[in-house]
Amino acid sequence: MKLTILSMAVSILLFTACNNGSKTTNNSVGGIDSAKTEVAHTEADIRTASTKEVISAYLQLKNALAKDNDKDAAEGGNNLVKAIGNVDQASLTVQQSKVFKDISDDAKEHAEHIGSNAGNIKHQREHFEMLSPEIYELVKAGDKTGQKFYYVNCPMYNGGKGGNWISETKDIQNPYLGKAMLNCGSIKEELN
Ligand SMILES: [Cu+2]
Repeated sequence: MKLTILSMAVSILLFTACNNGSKTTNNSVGGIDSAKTEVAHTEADIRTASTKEVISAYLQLKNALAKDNDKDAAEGGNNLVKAIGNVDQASLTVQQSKVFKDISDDAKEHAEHIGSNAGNIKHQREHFEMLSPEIYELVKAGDKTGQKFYYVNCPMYNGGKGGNWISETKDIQNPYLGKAMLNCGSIKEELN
């Protein structure tokens, strides 16, 4: 008799504990799930760009400089700032993500200076010269499009120090010298 009461008590206790436990678990799982979904949703809404958008803003800037157009270059710089800020890092490969973390702050700073220097194409080109190796690293990490790019060198820029840029065409359109010497430059490397 004593044993029966004891085992009843134990099973009631177990049942209660189990019941409570499962209730608690259900609640917290539900809570975590909905919180996770909310966060993921918000990020997806705000950050939708890939490195492809970053590269295309860079190319817009590069083509404007080749046309000696400081205003369009500034617009390209501003678009580049936006594209860098909008990159959805969760969509990047491990390699892209590593490179993006390395270059994004510097690249953004150069793009900001280019954006705020319409009227001073010389200064825009100085920042473009520092920006190009950063974007080069990003292109090297792969952009999933399979598009071919070219890394081009102009040996004459900046009193013979030279400068590099990334081009989407084999055709040389020099962003450092513009009209003055549009076709000066040679392809150093094919990318992707
Ligand atoms: Cu500056």
